[in-house]
Amino acid sequence: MTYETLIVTTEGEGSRRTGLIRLNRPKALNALNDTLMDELGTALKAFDADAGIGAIVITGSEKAFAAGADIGVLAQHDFVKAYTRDLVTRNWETIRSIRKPVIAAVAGFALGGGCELAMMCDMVIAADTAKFGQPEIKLGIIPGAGGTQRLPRAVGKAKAMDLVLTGRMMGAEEAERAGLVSRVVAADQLLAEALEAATIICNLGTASVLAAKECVNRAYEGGLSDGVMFERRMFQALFGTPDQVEGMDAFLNKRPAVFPRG
Ligand code: CO8
Repeated sequence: MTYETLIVTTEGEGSRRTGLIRLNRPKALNALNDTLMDELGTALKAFDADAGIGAIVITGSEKAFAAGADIGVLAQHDFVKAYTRDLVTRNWETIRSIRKPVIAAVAGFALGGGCELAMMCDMVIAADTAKFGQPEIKLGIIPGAGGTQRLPRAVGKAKAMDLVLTGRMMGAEEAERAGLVSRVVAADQLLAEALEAATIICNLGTASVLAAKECVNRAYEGGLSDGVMFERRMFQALFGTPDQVEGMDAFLNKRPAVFPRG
């Protein structure tokens, strides 16, 4: 499949590879339009359905992960068009429904919808050049793809209010301190670091990786007692899997684990 706004490849060898999606609208700093969002949904779903893919990395360019929704398109919106045709805001639930781990590798600007896209991923690895922000307020609107909801969960109310109300940008170091970012690395190491993390995940047990992602998302989205019970059941369920048998046997016999694929 060829894409107009994405470069989609796979990386790595063996029975499990990484799906790599590069946002590719360089002239508009990867601004998110309907074509890009549709293509992103298609590419993510294809990787999620492919048993040969163990993890997915989404990245942009050196200058921008994504500078937000395409303001040229947004400027033509009125409420009825936006509401009835789900313009620009469609397809976000597809991203959320992906079961395999998705890593955002962010260099440069991750603003508005770009910051929201990074926050929808399971891990954010940032180059030291990364700048995060929700500048919608400066356009007379507010975040529309989870920014007012995921940002406070990630960085707390105080910093979320600061960013959402002033529209200021936050650098990579501040974003890591605040809890938005998993790691900060030198810009020239960004993709290598993200792919290395993805390769580690690819070589782990499928069921335990999916269960771990589901459980952490429970913590992020729900209450504590419900989340603890969900985790306990998932923990118990994994004792029926070949992954658990292999992982523990490998440890006890002092050999590397080779998790079954199927
Ligand atoms: N939309 C459309 N075009 C853009 C966008 C954008 N969001 N951002 C940058 N561009 C274009 C510029 O217009 C410019 O095009 P041209 O060369 O044709 O004039 C080109 O990219 C390069 O940009 P600049 O010349 O401005 O580059 P600078 O390095 O001077 O500045 C900035 C970079 C600071 C990133 C600046 O471009 C900027 O402020 N961009 C807008 C950021 C913004 O406000 N983002 C929020 C948009 S609203 C939003 O995301 C709502 C989300 C709703 C949910 C659904 C999402 C899909």
